[in-house]
Amino acid sequence: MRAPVTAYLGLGSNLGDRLDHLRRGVELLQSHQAIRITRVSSIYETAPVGPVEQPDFLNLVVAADTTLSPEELLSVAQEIERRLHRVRTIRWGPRTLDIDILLYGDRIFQQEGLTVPHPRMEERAFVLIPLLEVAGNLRIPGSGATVRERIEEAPDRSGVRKTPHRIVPANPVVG
Ligand code: GSY
Repeated sequence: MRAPVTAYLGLGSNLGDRLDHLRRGVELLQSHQAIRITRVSSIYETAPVGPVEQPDFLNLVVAADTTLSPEELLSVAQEIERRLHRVRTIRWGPRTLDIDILLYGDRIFQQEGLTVPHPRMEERAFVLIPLLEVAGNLRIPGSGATVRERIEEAPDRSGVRKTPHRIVPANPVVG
């Protein structure tokens, strides 16, 4: 069996019961036998970034130890999106649940349908701010910058507001 790798996943919802979609997404990820969620960030309410006018999102980031390959992890994430009734109507448009693979250990790769590190994560405060909570101030593979340095430059910083909601993982790392 493959040695576990720590991956970071970004979850977002801006349709329907957003908090419940995030809860179900985290639950379904952690119910997979090859995924152990070790940390879940606070939940942030975030102004939409991108070309489509749409409602505010709730976003969070999880740290997950996994023995799945990146492709297998992507396929699990997409299956969970489908179970949460995600329908891809407009590109960049509203969605019940979006799960992005942000980082997969320190790996850097690009293939059909999957680029890691996530190609837009470095300019998105709605990803970087929750990532800082669960990953600390790590250096983003291939970038030369730390998460904190990128947050300082992110244009959407002022649109990211911490909410009082939390999702507690089943097997948290203490400390
Ligand atoms: O890339 C994820 C989907 N997405 C989001 C998001 O999750 N949060 C915010 N604030 N804006 C977004 N624009 C897109 S597309």
